[in-house]
Amino acid sequence: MSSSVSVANEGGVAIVTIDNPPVNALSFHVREPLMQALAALRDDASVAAIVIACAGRTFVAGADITEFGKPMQHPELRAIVAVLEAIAKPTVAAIQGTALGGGLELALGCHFRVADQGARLGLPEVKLGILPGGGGTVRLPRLVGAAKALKMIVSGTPIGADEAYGAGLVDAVFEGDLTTHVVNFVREMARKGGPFTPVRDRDDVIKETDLAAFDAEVADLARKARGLEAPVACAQAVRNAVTLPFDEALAEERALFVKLVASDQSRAQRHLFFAEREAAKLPGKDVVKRRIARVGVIGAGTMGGGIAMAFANGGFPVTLLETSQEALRRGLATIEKNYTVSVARGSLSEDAKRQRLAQFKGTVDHADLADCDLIVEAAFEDMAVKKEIFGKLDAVARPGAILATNTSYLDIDEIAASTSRPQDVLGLHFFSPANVMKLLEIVRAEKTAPDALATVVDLARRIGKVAVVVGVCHGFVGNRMLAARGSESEALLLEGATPSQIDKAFTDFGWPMGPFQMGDLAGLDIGWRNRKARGLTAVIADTLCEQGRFGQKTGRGFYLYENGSRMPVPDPEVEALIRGKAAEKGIVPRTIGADEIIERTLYPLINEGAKILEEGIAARASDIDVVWVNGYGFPVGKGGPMFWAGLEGAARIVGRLRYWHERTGKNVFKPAPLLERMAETGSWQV
Ligand code: 3H9
Repeated sequence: MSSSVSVANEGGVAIVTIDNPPVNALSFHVREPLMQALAALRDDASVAAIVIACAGRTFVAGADITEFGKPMQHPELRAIVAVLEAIAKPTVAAIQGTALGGGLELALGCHFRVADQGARLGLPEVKLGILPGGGGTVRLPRLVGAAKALKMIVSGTPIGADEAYGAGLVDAVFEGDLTTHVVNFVREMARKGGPFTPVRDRDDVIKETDLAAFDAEVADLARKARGLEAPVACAQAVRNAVTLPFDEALAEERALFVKLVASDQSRAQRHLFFAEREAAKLPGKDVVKRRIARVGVIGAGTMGGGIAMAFANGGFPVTLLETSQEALRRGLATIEKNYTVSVARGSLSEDAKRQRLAQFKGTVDHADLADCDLIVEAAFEDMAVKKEIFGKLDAVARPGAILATNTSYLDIDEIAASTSRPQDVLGLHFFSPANVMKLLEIVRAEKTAPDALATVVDLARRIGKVAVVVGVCHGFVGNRMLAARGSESEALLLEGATPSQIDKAFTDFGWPMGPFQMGDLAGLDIGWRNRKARGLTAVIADTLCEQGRFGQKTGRGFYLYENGSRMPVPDPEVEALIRGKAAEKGIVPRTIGADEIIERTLYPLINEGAKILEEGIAARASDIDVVWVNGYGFPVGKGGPMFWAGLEGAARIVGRLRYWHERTGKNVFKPAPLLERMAETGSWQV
């Protein structure tokens, strides 16, 4: 047997063990010996039952994603499942860790699935822009019903062992030594003597499907897919499982899989899968990390409260510091309210809420931060305020504690210089709401020590964040590029576009919302304050703010929000204001198309990304993609701005930037040298 697949015979029960670290993916070097092993065991009279198990921490986590886009090497998963499914003796999958994608599909080829209590099972292919291509869409509905299968396959979210048991996906759940339990289980099944019905022949559950209700659900999903093809294909495949004979539905699934796997959307999503994992890698891997047991957070406002919740949710006790008892009380009350909302929504139990709240210790005394191993400052965005706080922290924090600022823009080297320990200072730029948003920009300052950096990268993962290490500059990666994107939005308004036209061009592109909806949501006053501090202006947005129109929170911004609704309604007053300002500047409005809107906003964004790479502020183009997809809603199906630049054609982007540069003379359009090189070489290599 190969080293990837081994077989042991335990008194007539064959245990087939897949051993392909780190996640037992079904690579070619697993599939080939697995197929041979199954065919041999099928015909081996000394074997009464077969267990499929995995070495290491997890069951098979899916097909080997690195093989996608390359010529398929046989045997493919479907053929293996077909052989497995045709075996007459009882077969069982022993699931620990995660059974995902092709891993679950392999398990669905068995008569039985037995899971460890902590196991998770799912078909996450949709997140890679594909659908389960090993029979998952036709077999899963036969066990859990079409509605549940639809939900699992379209969301891609795995379920726990108990839920899987309740749904009929697994036949038994055990705690303790899984192999012993599984062997006993399958022996018992063999003793009973069957009949052992393959999943493909179990259609009682899908016969019950209410197709009208199913189709209503699918229509809703298609609307929410925002141009992504995979969720729609997933839904179609599950429907086929209900309406077509098994083999026809299987063939349709294959056809959809082949189409999707070759699509740009899937390439983009696979790029993001690896990009997120790459972003968490630092040079000098073996650095010893610092111990983090307690976290301090300074500021209990929206940002500080969210950050504190993010750590508490990750299991860390948090000391929350405010300037007054009143502010502290308000902050803690908001945190409690947020958890109460989660309980009401069913995403948190009362018990978990109590445990999380018990993690918080409030204080107004800096000295109480002395036992914290990491202190995150989330105070007002003002250099003088930050320096004063870091001076105080320097006095009270224990030696070796990591001191982090949540600044979105300010110079962290300058903040670090206000302490006697710049090696312990770095930036942790959370995105609001910090307990929800996945992105964390970790800002490495000039003197940040490698072990401090490695510690927070690891910590970010432990609290469920996607971390990207960036360098110091105004706005770091995300906000700096956002400024480049935003610089033309106002010009487009003055030249004749309306806020809703621009926002629509964005949502048609796949963004969840456009720049004006986003500004209204975040609060226009934030950008206004920031501009004022830097001596900058934006005539339309500034005027709106002067009129007290700060966006959703005041019921009026670029749009109207009537009676507390979050639905933006175009406001003729704003359109009149824009036309008035344009007239003052002597601009004659013209019709502006969606292509121009995208070119003038997204090409400068990419251009800025190229400058960021060239300056070493981001280490990899893919890091920038991770920032934009996880922090700003760049459409996943386009893979992030730098990946999309490759799809769009860097040469085209350079050409159009030159065109706009010649017409307007604006610096944002001047192609960055790295972008020009990318147009020639096809690589973002600096
Ligand atoms: C599929 O199955 C299609 C079928 O329907 C049809 C076939 C015909 N392949 O995430 P981690 C690597 S599609 C190759 O940091 P964790 C990963 O890149 C697949 N490599 O660990 C990383 O490498 P490195 C459906 C993979 O403990 C290392 O393993 N399945 C694969 O945080 C560790 O990964 C999925 O989409 C793979 N399938 O999380 C599941 N998976 O160390 C994808 C991982 O060099 N995987 N790697 O950076 C996951 O969700 C997580 O990896 C998992 C473990 C939860 C399993």
